[in-house]
Amino acid sequence: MPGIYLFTVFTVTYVKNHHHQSLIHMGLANSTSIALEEPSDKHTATLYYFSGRGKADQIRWMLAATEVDFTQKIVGHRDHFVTMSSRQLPFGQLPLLQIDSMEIVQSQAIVRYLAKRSHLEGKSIEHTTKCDMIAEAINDFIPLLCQCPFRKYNGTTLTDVGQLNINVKEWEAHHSMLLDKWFFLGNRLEAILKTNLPLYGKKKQQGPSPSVGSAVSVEDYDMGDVFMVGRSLTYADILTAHLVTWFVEECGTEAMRSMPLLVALQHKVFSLPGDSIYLTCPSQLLTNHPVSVTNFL
Ligand SMILES: N[C@@H](CCC(=O)N[C@@H](CS)C(=O)NCC(=O)O)C(=O)O
Repeated sequence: MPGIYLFTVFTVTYVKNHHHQSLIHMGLANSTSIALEEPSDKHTATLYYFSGRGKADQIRWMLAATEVDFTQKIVGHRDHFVTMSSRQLPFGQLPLLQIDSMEIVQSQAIVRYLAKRSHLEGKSIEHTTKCDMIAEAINDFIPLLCQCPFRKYNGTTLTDVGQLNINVKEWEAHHSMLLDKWFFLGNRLEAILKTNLPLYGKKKQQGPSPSVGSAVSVEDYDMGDVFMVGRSLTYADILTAHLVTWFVEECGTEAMRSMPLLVALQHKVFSLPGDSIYLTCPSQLLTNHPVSVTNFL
């Protein structure tokens, strides 16, 4: 079990790389003696991952939304990964982010670091905890999305009807489970926004405040002020918008019809300056363009 071996030897090491730049590197004990993957000297951050969305996609969105200039290095071959793993991946896994003279692994540690770096972790300990709760709920769902490419019809020729049928059935089963789970999670996330609407949303027109328990009309409020946690943008908003986008790409927009507040939030995050640039740049995204679902508003 390589993970156990790595754990026994990992230590906090200060490594001088070839550019004589100090890297705070939580790596392997003997890593000072061998060449490591070095961060780009042209960009603030360098992200290493396989060619795909997977565990790196939230990080890409966090980098973009917080306007960090970053580049990506794709680990495309097993040999490359194995070499990296033995040299500078403390737990033998990607993603790895090099930023601020640090090497950070574990996707959620990276996401939270980027949140803190841009003061998006919540304005109080209570808000930070709420953000973390939402992030964890989202992360329970992400593996289902990660599995989609492997569950889909994967290029089997049409003459291979038996295999095609297996693939179609497998995808249909996965898709149906995904929808079920989405209706649960999506509705819970929508409910959080709905709760925040009368608390933080500015009323567009003067009128009597809704009494407790009465139905809230989305059209009466300015969604510009409504967020998942508190009354300003947090990383919970970015992860939620990312989740909605990825879900819609896999399953279509139909399931979003009953979740207008989530759609509005996705649009809001989509429009952040960093995201606007990132999301229109295919070489950054490495996957299809995300779909905006704002036309359902
Ligand atoms: N808890 C880790 C999990 C990372 C992970 O599972 N990485 C996979 C790719 S998605 C990996 O590097 N697998 C290679 C291997 O384990 O050999 C995180 O969130 O970063």
